[in-house]
Amino acid sequence: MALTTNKMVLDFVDEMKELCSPDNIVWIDGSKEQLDGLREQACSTGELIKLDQEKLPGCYYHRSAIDDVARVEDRTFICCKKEVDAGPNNNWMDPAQAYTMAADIFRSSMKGRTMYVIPFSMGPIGSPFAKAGVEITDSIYVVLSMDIMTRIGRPVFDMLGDSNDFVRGMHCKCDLDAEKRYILHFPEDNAIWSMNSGYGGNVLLGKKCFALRIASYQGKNEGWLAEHMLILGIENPQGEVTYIAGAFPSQCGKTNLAMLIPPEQYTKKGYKVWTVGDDIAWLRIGDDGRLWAINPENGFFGVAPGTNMKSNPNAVTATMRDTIFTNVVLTKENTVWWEGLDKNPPQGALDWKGNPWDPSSGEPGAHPNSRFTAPARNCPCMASNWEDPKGVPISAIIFGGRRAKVAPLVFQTKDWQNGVFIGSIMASETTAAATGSTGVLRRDPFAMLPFSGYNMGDYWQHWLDMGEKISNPPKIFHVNWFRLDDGGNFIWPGFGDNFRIIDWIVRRCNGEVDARETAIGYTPRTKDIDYEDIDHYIHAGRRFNLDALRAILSVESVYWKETIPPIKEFYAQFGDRLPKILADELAALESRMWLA
Ligand code: GTP
Ligand code: SPV
Ligand code: MN
Repeated sequence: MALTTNKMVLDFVDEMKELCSPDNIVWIDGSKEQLDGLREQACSTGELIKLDQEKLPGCYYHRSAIDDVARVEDRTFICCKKEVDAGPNNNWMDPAQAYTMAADIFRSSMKGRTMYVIPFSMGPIGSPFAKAGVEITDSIYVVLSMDIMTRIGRPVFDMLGDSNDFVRGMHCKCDLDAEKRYILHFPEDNAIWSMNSGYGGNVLLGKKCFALRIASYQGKNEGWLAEHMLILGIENPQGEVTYIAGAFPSQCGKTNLAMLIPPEQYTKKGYKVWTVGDDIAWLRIGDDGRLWAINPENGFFGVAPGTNMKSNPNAVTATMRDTIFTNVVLTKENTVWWEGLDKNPPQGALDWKGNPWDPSSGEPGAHPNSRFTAPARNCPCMASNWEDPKGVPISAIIFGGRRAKVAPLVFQTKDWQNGVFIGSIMASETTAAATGSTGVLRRDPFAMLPFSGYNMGDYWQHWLDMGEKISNPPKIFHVNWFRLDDGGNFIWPGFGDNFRIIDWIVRRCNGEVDARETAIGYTPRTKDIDYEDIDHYIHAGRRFNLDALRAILSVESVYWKETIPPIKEFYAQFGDRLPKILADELAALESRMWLA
């Protein structure tokens, strides 16, 4: 039975039914009975494996196909009328050609299968930020994951009423044929078509496809921002909370920063950190002239490897119930393990491919992009107001990436315009979150290179325009937790110790601390960073000390000068879509470098 009388939704479902020829259609109402039934069915076919329900109540295990374990950026397309509107940052396909090609792949693809229709909301239902979507899929894994990652079911159709303002998401696993794998976005039609994949970021269409690629395009037209950002709140001993949003590329530390636990000297004084979101932020200008943010998601699709009770206890706790684990190690006790969980890899376990795994083989047991899908409500440090329909006011924006060299631990940009410039020249070493080689430095402006649904030049202009309209803008910072010493070790301890830098950022926002002016912006004076109690992080035989702090705060103009020509080349790709202001900012940076 259809769950709605919305004619546009019914037409969409009919059209897809005609195309894919499923045996039957199931509308997802979001009820526990319905979802329990689907869990049972998925276990009977092996799509899910039920984990030890005493140790991990409500938890399930899933494996994706071995060649289908990450986002496929080279097969992801923006299909808008004019190629230039997709920009050099996107693959482009003509919409008519894309629909025709995809329809051929979708045709009869659901024969013998069930078509699930999932109404979902990005953002708390009833929030002025919230937007509806309908995802059609043939995958129970997708239905159950969407239940964790978004708000699904009947209330979404109540919110939508008879409006046409919803994203039409169409997904089919088809044959999981990597040669016919396409993630197609039609921003001008509010539509996403995804085929031949079963991996999270390619198929949970609310996440990167809608909440970033489609929403960034909507935000440009409607005057708001959809960003690849975590949101966290820092509570001081007086109980005042400052909110920060942070854009880091995939696998560069958003989830960890969003859930961090401050070092003991701060918690003793009464500092606390609260999570609002760990991956995506939608930001709008409030009546008070500040920028307000919501987390449009309802759960975490987090990186498993490296997550442990020391690095991120809040994430570990969040995964203890009602979680789906994908591509991790399955132990013979029906629990899960991954590299970095603890120092005791299980014997007699199965690796992420389902083969018997010998921990001494040198092969990792979990895929480097293995993930947990956990409900946000499970996370002990969720902010009490994380679902506030009006969002939270943002005092600072942080950009960051994985940079072995060049980028210092932290610096503050001069103002919004200079901050947009710094966001536009961000670079980071690639990770396992997307297929392709890892560890290669690439430009990833605003951590949005794979996620902006339109020309990045226009995106930068949109940020500059937003700056004109925000009377009380957040201050903009850049951080780098990943600087290496000559031996290839991280110099900075990272994780909870990042709070020492967050604290400096908050004090800068409140005008409580001075800074050193450099050619790239303001950096901390070493006396303003508390590092002396860092006693747990020993590398190269030494405790973290003043020399190490000086080294990672340094702005080495030799290296910075070398970065200018590649930035010019990068900018040149955008032709006349590059805002002139950014070219001027680059020229100004270059001349400051030569003076430095
Ligand atoms: P996506 O979900 O792909 O967007 O990733 P993310 O940005 O949320 O990154 P996440 O927090 O999951 O961290 C990715 C990897 O970086 C994990 O293996 C972490 O253990 C590691 N990591 C996170 N923060 C730090 C840090 O401060 N220092 C170091 N050295 N590693 C970190
Ligand atoms: C990322 O790659 O940035 C993720 C995971 O958060 S995915 O949903 O696959 O995009
Ligand atoms: Mn992400």
